Amino acid sequence: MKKYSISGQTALITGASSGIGRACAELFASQGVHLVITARRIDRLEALAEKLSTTYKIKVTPIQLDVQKKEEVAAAFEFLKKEKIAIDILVNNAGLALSTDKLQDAKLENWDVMIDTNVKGLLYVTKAALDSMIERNSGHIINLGSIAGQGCYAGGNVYSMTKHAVKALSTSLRLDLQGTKIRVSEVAPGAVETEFSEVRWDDKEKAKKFYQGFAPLVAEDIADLVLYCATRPLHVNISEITVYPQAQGSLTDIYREGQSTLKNVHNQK
Ligand code: NDP
Ligand code: 8X3
Repeated sequence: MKKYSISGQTALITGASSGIGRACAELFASQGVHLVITARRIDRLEALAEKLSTTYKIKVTPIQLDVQKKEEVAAAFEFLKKEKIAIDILVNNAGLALSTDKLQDAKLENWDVMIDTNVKGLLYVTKAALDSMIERNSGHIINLGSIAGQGCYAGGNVYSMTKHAVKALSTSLRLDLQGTKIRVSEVAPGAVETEFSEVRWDDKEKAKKFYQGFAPLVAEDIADLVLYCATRPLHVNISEITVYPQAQGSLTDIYREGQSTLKNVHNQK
């Protein structure tokens, strides 16, 4: 099968200041794709933009953007319109989990942040990007889901709920866009070693321990799959890819060397 070249296209990647988003930016840049990279930590984005534009001779536009804030999303897309930058590929990657507290013990503000970022933020950015995609009748939206969107574990509650929502939204959007040429894909990873667990637990040691005793996925593994989705011929739509580390048998079972029990992998208190 002949691959579809995305060289010369423009991809907007949310949450490009770290982990999977950053790896997607690096890989897409290496393929000659112009970038709009967004996140809250603008210093990181500016350093990345400098590096990628110099290395790959592509245009990289860094934008400070908190996806929770619909006014910021609207302003970012106004700016892009003014600059005549049209988005061909949107990678909805920005997201986070906060804690593995059981629902009955949880902090309400953590729920707000997860729902506002992982669900509402994704919706705001998607709707804004769709305007010009629909006008041009082309484009590709690639959402970062999770295996936590396919099952549940104790303490996963609201994070898991948001990723179930990403799965439902990806499917719904594919249906809503029938009759257009726009593609919608979801990439759903298992355990990937990024800053994700550090953010989740606000505890570097605990985060480090979570990835010990097995080979977790790395951000580049996921970027590779995002690129795979984007480079299929236009009549092919990868609806969903689920990927686990080889040592992870299910959402709740990671085989760690020397560990007697495999269960409750998220609650290593
Ligand atoms: P990281 O913590 O390394 O990266 C998360 C990114 O999201 C950062 O760039 C962060 O940027 C950005 N982000 C968080 N909140 C916001 C916000 N309000 N507005 C804009 N950007 C935001 O984690 P990962 O790379 O692992 O996570 C990326 C995606 O992959 C997430 O959606 C996550 O749920 C998903 N995922 C991760 C897995 C894993 O095991 N790591 C497994 C399955 C899915 P900044 O803080 O600068 O705003
Ligand atoms: C992250 C994967 O299993 O830690 O989405 O929730 S998990």
